[in-house]
Amino acid sequence: MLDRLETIRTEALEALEAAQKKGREAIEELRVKVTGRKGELTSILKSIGTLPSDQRPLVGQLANKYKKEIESAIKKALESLEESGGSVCISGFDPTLPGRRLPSGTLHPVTKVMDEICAIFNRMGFSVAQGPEIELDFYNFEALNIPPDHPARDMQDTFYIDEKVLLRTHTSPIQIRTMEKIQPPLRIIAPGKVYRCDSDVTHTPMFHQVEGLMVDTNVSFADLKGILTHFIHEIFSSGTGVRFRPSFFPFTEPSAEVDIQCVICGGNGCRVCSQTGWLEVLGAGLVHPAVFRHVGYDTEKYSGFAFGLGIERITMLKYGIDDLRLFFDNDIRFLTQFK
Ligand code: 2NM
Repeated sequence: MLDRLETIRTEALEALEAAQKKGREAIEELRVKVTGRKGELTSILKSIGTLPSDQRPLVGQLANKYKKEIESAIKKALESLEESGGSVCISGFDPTLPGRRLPSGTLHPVTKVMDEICAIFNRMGFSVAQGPEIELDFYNFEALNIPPDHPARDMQDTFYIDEKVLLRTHTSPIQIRTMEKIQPPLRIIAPGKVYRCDSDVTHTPMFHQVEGLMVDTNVSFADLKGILTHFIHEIFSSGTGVRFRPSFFPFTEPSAEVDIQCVICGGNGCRVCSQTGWLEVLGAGLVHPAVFRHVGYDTEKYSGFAFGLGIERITMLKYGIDDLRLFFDNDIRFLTQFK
């Protein structure tokens, strides 16, 4: 009889461990089987009277001890199941719980806005073009109709590597390189880093630009106005006022600067727009025939427009950031705000 008790105890505790992995019903089933009204241990306790009198105390004691032990183990098992929300636990590992999330990084706000600008132009049929940051004077200046005595060519403004090699000061050389390779019709945007020998509170020696170019037969200033107005309504909001002011660039004729209604004060005048109600955000124009001649495009057959904008500036206006230096400090408290 004592051996039988020992076996019931061992088997019950083993079965409990297995039942715990299956869940509440399995534990309950085990309880009924062992310590229930018709359970194995209960039956032994009930039949004690039929045993020889010298065995009764020992068997009774042991059966009661094991019954209590098993009941308390079952109680504990049910409690731990409750704690884990009733989910199944295999030796401390619950495959039904969600995994621990690894902390993920965030995109830099400049990257986010650059991606967004590319997406807007993608939807209008523009593809992204890329090119080297270390450029030849030819692609950065000469092919863009920037004459040798132009102030932009000055050592003061350009990082020269040697007489003919430099860090690109805009992403226009990407467009020259693309036009050399591909005949019109053409719609591209050229995002990337550009470098200028300039450093103060509102200028950094490296910043980001997106330039765009569309060439086809019969491309007009109206196309330029339509596409850039749509772009501004997408990147800011559809109600934003837009105006085109005459300007000058060596690589476009006619040229314009594009202003938007101040996104900070809504056009009423504030510190950001110097009380004018307007913010300059883009340069643009119809591509100068001299540029087309440098890449071998037929100026009688084709016309095109081009534009350029600084991403840091757009990002500051879009998110109300008042200090350019925040983009370059890589302070995690700043960066994680752009999730
Ligand atoms: C600007 C403003 C106006 C421009 C011109 C060209 C090219 F290569 F087609 F000639 N690319 N980008 C351009 C025109 C850039 O940035 C303020």
